[in-house]
Amino acid sequence: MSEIFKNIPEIKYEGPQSKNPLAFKYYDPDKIVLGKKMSEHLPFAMAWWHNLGAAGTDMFGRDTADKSFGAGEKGTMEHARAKVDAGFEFMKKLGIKLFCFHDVDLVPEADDIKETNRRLDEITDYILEKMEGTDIKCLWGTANMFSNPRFMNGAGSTNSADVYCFAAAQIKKALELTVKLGGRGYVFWGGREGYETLLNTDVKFEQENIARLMHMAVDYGRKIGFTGDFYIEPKPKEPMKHQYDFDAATAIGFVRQYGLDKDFKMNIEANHATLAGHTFRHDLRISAINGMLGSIDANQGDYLLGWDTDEFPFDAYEATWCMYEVLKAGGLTGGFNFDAKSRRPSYTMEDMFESYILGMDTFALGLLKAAAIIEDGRLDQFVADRYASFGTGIGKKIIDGEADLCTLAAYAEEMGAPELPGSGKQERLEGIVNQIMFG
Ligand code: XLS
Ligand code: NI
Ligand code: NI
Repeated sequence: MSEIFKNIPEIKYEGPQSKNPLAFKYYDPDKIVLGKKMSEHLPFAMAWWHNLGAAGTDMFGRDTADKSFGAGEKGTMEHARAKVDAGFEFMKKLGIKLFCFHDVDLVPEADDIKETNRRLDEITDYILEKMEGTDIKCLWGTANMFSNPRFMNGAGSTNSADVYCFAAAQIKKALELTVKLGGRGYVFWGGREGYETLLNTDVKFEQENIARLMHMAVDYGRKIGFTGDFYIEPKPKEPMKHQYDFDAATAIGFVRQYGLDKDFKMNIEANHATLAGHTFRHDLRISAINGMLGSIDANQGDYLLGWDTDEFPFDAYEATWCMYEVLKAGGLTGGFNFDAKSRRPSYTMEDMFESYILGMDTFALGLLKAAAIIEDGRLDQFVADRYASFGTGIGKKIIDGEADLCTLAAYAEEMGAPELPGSGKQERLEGIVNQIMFG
């Protein structure tokens, strides 16, 4: 196999002063941060679909990038193999150790699922071959149950029992492939699990059916030796008007209601959180406090646009808050998957690398700054002090469960009017953050 990215060297760390576009400025894999290597804090993953598949087509125009990788015609098994070659060369040159895939990212889908599955067996044999002797592994796998027209009304939430069975067949195969490739996780992104109008939709029935399918997936996965986490990737809308996995809080409620919470965690995508009207940090925190922060789809959206623009992470503040939440949660069991694509006019092979360099550097910077905020301690101390009234006296009694409404009411009558609860000091805290970011 010949080199595909001929003009691209191995990407090395050169430090913040470097002006070399093909070098890391902040991502220094062996650097120790809070007692752990940067590369251990940041298990980065390549998204097969964007990096090796998406070539710039949008609603108004066709591909701008050539992602045939020397295979001539796209949509052939030869092209599928060329994508594997390109993907491994790409990961090696960047020092990325993980990848994520949908079934149909790997091979062209045939009309007959038996033929698609045969192609999947063939390509995953080839991927396994390429993995041998490297430390590249699979982060997670998933089944694409949203692109094919048969899934227009959803997969688990479809009104058609036959389509539901087809979805089951795809999940079964995708789970087998995930196990074969040693994947850490299996993702459900419910792209079309939702509705366009309530006029034709039985929401309760659809949600119960999704849960049934997830239970079947868990049962089968455990039977074939899948020991990793199942993930729900919340997203409020797009392509559907309303999607059931609206945000982390909703998805956590769902897995608890249907008894799936022992097997499921969240895969939080930055751009999905913002589409739900939250910050990225909010959905990370909600997942973490519920013990369900599993993995991250690292990208960013555009506040002026109302859809999932899947941009490479550039916003150092956002990355800092993400890493702050991850550090506080004790790290991820999953990883940081760049569910992101270069902008349509960034169509060269060099751009593919520069996009990943940007994303990796942004998160490395975020890690450094989050660690500095934690080491500085002023923010954490402020928060701890803010709730100090629950550490003694009547406050402690409340926490210890030694008070009831009558005790509290009697205390309040005795006390008269309480003092104001104390300044939130938001501006002081923001100043501290800026001082750490730029000081
Ligand atoms: C789409 C999702 C998708 C999932 C995997 O918005 O982010 O790419 O990550 O199906
Ligand atoms: Ni995603
Ligand atoms: Ni997305």
